[in-house]
Amino acid sequence: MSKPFYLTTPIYYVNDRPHIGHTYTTVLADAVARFRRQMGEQVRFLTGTDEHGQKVEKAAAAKGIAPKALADEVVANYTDLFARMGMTHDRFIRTTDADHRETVQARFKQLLETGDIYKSEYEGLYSVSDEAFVTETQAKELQAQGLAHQLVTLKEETYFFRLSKYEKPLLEYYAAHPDFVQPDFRFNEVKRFVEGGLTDLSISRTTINWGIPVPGDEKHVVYVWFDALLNYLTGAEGAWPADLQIVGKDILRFHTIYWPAFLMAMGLPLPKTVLAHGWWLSGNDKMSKSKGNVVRPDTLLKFGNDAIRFFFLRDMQVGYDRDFSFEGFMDRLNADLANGLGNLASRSISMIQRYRNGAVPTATTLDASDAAVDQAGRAVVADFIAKAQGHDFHAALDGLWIYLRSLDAYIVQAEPWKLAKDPANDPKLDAVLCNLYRALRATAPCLASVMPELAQLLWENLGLAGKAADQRLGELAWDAPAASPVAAEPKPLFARIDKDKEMTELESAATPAPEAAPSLDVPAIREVVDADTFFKVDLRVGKILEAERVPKSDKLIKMKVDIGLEQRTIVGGIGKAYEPADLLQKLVVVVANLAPRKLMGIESHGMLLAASDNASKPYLVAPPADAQPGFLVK
Ligand code: ME8
Repeated sequence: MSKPFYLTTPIYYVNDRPHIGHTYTTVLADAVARFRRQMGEQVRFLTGTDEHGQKVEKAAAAKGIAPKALADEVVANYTDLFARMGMTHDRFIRTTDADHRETVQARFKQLLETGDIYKSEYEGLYSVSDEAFVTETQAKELQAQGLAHQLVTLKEETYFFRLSKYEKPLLEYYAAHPDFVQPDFRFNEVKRFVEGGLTDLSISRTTINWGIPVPGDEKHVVYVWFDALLNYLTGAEGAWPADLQIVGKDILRFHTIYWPAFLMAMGLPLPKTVLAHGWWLSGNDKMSKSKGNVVRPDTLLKFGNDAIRFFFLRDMQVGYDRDFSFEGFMDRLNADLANGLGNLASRSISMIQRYRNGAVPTATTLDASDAAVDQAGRAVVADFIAKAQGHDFHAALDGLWIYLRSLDAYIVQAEPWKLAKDPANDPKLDAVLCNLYRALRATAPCLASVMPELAQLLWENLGLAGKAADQRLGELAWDAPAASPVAAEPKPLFARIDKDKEMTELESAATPAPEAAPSLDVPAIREVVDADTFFKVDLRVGKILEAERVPKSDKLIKMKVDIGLEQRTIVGGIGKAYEPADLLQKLVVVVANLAPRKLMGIESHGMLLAASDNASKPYLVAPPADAQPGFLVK
């Protein structure tokens, strides 16, 4: 049996929840996987998570848990999402999986033996956030972006991979394999970079614990990229070399320089194609938590998996960046799915119902406009297949939708409702209805890799049995007679989104909820005073030496308080909250320069600070135990 078509996504870091960017890559890969299966190919599809490294180690330490425990927690964000979205990967690999550890250690050993890995010392600037040593130019860039705090100087014993040795072999390989990196302009970037010269690559760390230990030298762990890239071998399970590795442009170099060099050193074949897509931007900017512009798939899921998949694949031209907006998202779905295809399908099916009682007629004669639709339909399927084979769903869908829109025009021009009035027009009406049916019947299987649920619904609305996804794309019989009548009660394909309503909801969700009203019954903040006024108040640490209740008062307690410089008599209204005995030796804060005041005949020389709301008891403010009477509080 021939090797399956093997495709991979990057493995995602577990330091964050997935955003639409991560979701996009896996959706694209999933569409390719489904498409290939539909073409009759065996497919192996791998996705997963990258779990080692300093960031995870630090985040776990901050939470006071083990790194693996953190990874286990966060990985669910990915596995749950992908399950909810019905992704069809064959394995979800985690770099903490036991078989992966074995792969990494075995390959490390192999290259140590061949001399492609050697031990030496490295000193340089290291970016903590990128988990990589950086060049001076990169360091300057980070500094210019105000990210200098992410740079540290590291000097450590390290294992190097002899990357410099592969400079020439890589360039030769690139020259001989024009499809190795797509799109072309990205390939050029890679070539230019390698032509600029390659230096050996540090691939181990002694400063990190959370990683796969270097076999035989366990104070080192394997640096994340050597670890991470090898996941594609671990997960191949007989399917190596990969046919398609999909990555974002951010990690292009790792996949087109380091990775092929590692593979050459290991004596393994290189992936056929590395496809680098651009970024989803938000507000025309890179998504980042600190900018608060991250779009999560959860926000879009209520519109359905198919909606997200369609939007991603239709709107993003692979290779380029694209700005995400909710408005654009909803406009696209309304225009193409609710109006475009949805409307076309429901109109066509209901006309077949109305004029032919559900039985699909076969065209007997085609006039020029019918023949044009017929020919374009046959061509559009072939075109869709060719473009999807080149992973260009954007273009494939574009072509299909141009065709679908032309069918609207065809209906308007043919006016079937007029044709139906006179039996003399039957051949023309048959041709129109037949053409519409065939076009939709070919559309459903084309869409099965993009919108599996919607495609199936369309298939069933056409009265067809089985699965749209099981129809071999290359073997669709355009003019096969309809096996059965169209569905008597077709289901709507896509419900129109009420954009205004959604935008209002979204805006109110985006506006932070008003602060929960304080449950405390406390007065509002008092009027502003300047610092000078505040500093006029003399606050001192005091210690209560004596305390007794004031006769005939359940509230007042008379105390003798040591304030360092002198002892004071102070009367406080704290008798409901404290027993005099409990106050002895307590440290308190005294307002020491308050004008004396008589309470129940006793002169009070100061006041104790207490916290309270309007309803409950006062809580005496207590300085720490090692503060001394007389300390000024300021
Ligand atoms: O880089 N638009 O993991 P990661 C589109 N663990 N795609 C985006 C995107 C955006 N705005 N942001 C991220 C890593 N992506 C490494 C990879 S592979 C051996 C190791 C996608 O969690 C895109 O595919 O940062 C990018 O390459 C990937 O997420 C990076 O995910």
